[in-house]
Amino acid sequence: MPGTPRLGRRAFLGALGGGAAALLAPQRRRLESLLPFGGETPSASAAVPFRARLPIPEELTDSEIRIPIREAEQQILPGRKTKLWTYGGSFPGPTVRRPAGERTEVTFHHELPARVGELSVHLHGGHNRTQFDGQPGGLTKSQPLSYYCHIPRGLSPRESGNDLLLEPGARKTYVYDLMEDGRPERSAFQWYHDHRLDRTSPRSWHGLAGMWIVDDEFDASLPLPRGERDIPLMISERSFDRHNQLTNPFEDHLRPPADGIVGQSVLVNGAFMPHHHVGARRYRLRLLNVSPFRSYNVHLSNGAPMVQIATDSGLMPMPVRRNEILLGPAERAEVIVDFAGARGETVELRSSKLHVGRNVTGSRTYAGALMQFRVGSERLADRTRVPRKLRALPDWTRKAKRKPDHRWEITIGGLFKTVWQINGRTFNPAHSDAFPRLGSTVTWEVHNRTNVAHVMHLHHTDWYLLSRDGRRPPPWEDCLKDTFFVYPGERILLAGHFSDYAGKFVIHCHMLDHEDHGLMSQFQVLPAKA
Ligand SMILES: [Cu+2]
Repeated sequence: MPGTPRLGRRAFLGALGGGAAALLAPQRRRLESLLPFGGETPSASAAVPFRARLPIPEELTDSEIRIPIREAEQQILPGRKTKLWTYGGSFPGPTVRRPAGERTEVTFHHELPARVGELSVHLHGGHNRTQFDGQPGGLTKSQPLSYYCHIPRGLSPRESGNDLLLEPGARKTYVYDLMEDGRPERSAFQWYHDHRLDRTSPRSWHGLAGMWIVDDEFDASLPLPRGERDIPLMISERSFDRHNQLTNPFEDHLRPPADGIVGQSVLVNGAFMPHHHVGARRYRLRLLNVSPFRSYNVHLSNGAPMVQIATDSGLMPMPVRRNEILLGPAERAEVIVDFAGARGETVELRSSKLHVGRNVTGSRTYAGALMQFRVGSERLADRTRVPRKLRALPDWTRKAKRKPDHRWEITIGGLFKTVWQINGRTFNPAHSDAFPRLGSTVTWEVHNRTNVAHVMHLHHTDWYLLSRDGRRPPPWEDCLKDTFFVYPGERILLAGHFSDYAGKFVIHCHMLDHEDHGLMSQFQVLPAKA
């Protein structure tokens, strides 16, 4: 293996953010206090930004896939390895990459210690049967009570969804058709993670996340960068103790509305602030925020634009040039970045504090570097380009009504302890709040009546944002998505089209502490009218 390149002084100062200019003759203590992980333990502070190479997770491309869910140790910081819960032995887990329309069976084997309890795997962004959608489930022997959710006793395994959970030691095969409404699904950048009642946030924190890419012929026909120039980037952050182990912030029982857990050290594809060598030409970067709570406002340090071509739900109708991109938990953005203007230089992917004229509490963004690209000095030919038109919206988006069929109202409630609620209640697996029919296109309103932002995710299908507080969304939101910021006091209107699968599906906040503390409800898709 080639030796790790020495970090240039310029790159190092770049990692420090705004205060770098004042640090030309830095004192050690002052320097450390300005590092992005200033509150960290000695071992985490010893980690040098941009030293690690960016790991690219292994791609699994077969129609039948086995993924053991097990403990593993991974070198994240210098010194001791970090113990994680993983899909397939690494964080991120393997990237599943499959052609749209081709059935894919993934057998997950629960090999974590029994004390972890039941698991439930959700393919985020997928269009799947209720039994393979990662239902949260209800109370079990290993989880006999829920601190935040009011769950009736004595529910049958079917009513609670417990019959769909993955028990310790057991295997479950999830079947993904990668079809929607009689056609292959649209190409998209998705991910899989655990979705168990009350425990989604700690499981994410411990490392249960992997990426999933659906390819299709239309996407492949476009003159976009591919192969090693198509890079998935899973962004998150964690905190470590002095032995390089993950801290356990969940013991503090932070209650709504102060229940957002953030880490101090940024990880990209599971590596601490890594670097990646690129040629001086165009790349497709697939950005995904898997932080349990934190948002990122992503930009490039050299001020170069990012041309966004895709959202959570795949290609947009047309590309949108962007200087910064806000990514809430679970949101994705695919961008084309041209490194030709930065030959022989380094370019950082950074996140900045967001300056918007409204209360974004709950979505406070990370400020600092995420990773570094080291651009080769050679001039390179580049036959790729970004077409003016990408993928048109489906017809149902044009037919959607502007008057909501159903309202989802987010509030804070609870008598003796505060909880998040939707339509006046916390999550109850036996309760559904809306009953759309197969074949119908619905318009739903989500109204945030709290004073913090939420990031709402709806399962089953892709959604089209009609308006924010009555106003047309910006071009990067005027497309299909599955996860949406809803700011304090705001009402958003969403349209969705239900095909293929009847049954129960969840709607919830993807700030995972909020989800675990009640902010989740269900809709039940009914068969089409005879
Ligand atoms: Cu929330």
